Parts: sequence; structure tokens; C-alpha cells
Amino acid sequence: MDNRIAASELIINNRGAIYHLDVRPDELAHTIITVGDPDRVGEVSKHFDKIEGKYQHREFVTHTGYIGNKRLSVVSTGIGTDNIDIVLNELDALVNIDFETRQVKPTLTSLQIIRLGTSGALQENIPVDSFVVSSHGLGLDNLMNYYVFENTSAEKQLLESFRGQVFLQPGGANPCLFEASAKLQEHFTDGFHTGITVTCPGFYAPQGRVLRGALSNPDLIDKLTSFNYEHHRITNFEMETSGIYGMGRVLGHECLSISAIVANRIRQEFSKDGGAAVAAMIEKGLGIIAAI
Ligand code: R1P
Ligand code: URA
Repeated sequence: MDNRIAASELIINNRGAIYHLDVRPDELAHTIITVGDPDRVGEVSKHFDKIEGKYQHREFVTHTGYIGNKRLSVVSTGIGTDNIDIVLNELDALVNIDFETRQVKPTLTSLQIIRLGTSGALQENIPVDSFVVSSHGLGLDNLMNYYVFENTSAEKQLLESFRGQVFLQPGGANPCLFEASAKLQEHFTDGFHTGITVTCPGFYAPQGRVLRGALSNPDLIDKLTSFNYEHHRITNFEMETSGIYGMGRVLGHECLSISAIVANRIRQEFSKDGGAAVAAMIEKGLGIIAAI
């Protein structure tokens, strides 16, 4: 049987690199930091002791290098889970598909993928400039509806409770929920808030913001803030985490999402220096990641 993946499905450019990321298999480390903002890639790699290579295509910037003996790649995803579909599939292809034979490798590699992003807090006691580790990604976007995946029974119970407490208008969203990698999460405790991160398909109405467009779910923020199930609370929302956790589940990678809180939606505050908060998260995060 010919199980070669066709040229139209696995797109490899003239450099031997994958289509969107323009990265070759040998140019990617197995510990990967994802950031939304392409300009944040250099803010991470400036802490590397050595930079091995820099690659860019569209909004996808990748720097690979070393902190001590630890090889790391930092990749920008741009905004949203539609981009996460591209980035996670291409990262996976770079390690788990043989680009010569176009076949899935017999032995699969599990990547460590850690998002260093920004986010809005949904609890009064999570101040701007603090950091949140996402124990779960709860998706209100549509990405994972296109994939087959398994949920644990704990995930199913939490999702069931969410569906019972947070009503979204019919056709509005089919929520999904995934736990973080426990192996990665155990390293990020001191100095981090922890909770469920809701991933939204937009920044304005999907996060309850009104500039001029009226909201179809005006009580969304209240419902998310007051959600509770056993010891679980929703801490924050942003636009990538559930896609990263969901694609990590589908493809077998260890994923964790960390956010610098730049907005507190309950106190209606925005960070006076979001750049400094992100810089502090990068420094703290890299110190931990380099030692894992
Ligand atoms: C919106 O401003 C963007 O900021 C957050 C959201 O998830 C979204 O991507 O993360 P990043 O700062 O990592 O992009
Ligand atoms: N990113 C988001 O998606 N929302 C916020 O409120 C802040 C950053």
C-alpha cells in the first residue's frame, strides 16, 4: 500500500522546509516556546547563549538556539486557534514524518510545547502583571470540532458542569476542554496563579468587549467568572490555549500555556507596562524551562 503523504497535504518547499513555518526538520529543537507576537521571538531568543538559526515566513518567526546545553526553538504563532492548527501540525510533521519517504515515522517523538502569551484575567484577585498557568484550556472556538480526540473522565465531568452553568446561544459554540501536561505543570507553581483558561474566537465580542458592536451574550463574563466545579475556577481568557492543548492531545505532545495578565476585566484595568510584564514572564519562564 502506498502510504506516502501527497505533495498537496504535506507541503515541502525548495529548501526542504515545511510550507508555513519555512523550517527544516534539523532546524527545530524538541523543546518549543510559542508566542503570539512575532516581535516577541527576539525577546525570548536574546536570552539564548547561542543562536543556531533564524527562519521566517509570514507571521511565523522561528529562532533555534541554546541555553547552556538545552536546545530550544521559539516560534511565533500569530493570533488565534486557526493559526495554532497550522503551527502544531507543522511542528509535529517536522519530527514525526520522514520528509524523504513522506511516511509517518515508526517511532514518534513527543515535543514539549510551552506558550508564553498574554491574557485577560476573569477574577478580581488576579492582578495585572501577574502570571497564570493554564490547568485546562476550554475552547469556545471551533478548531477541535474538526479532529477526533479522547477526553479523560475528569475532563468530561468538568465540561459537563461548564455546559450546565454557562449558556451560550444556540449555534454559538460547542465547547471543548483539555488538561495541561501534568509533567510540565509541576515545574510552574511558585509565583503563578493556576486555573482554567478560556480560549475565545476573537478579542472583542467573544471576550465580552463592546466598542460599537452589541453583544449576543451580554452576561458571558459574569458566567465565566462565577463558574465553579469542585476546586476549579476560570482564571483568564485568551485566544490559543485550548487549540494548543487539543492539538497536543491529538498528536501526542506535552503542552503548557503560561500568560502574563495584561488586563483585568473585573477591575476594568489594563497593565501600565505590558512589555515589562511579558519580559518578566519570559525571564521567569526561561529559567524554569532551561532546567527541565
Ligand atoms: C490578543 O491581543 C492576543 O494576545 C494574546 C491572545 O491569546 C491573542 O493572541 O496572546 P499573545 O500575546 O501571545 O498573542
Ligand atoms: N489577550 C486577550 O486575548 N485578551 C486580553 O484581554 C488580553 C490579552
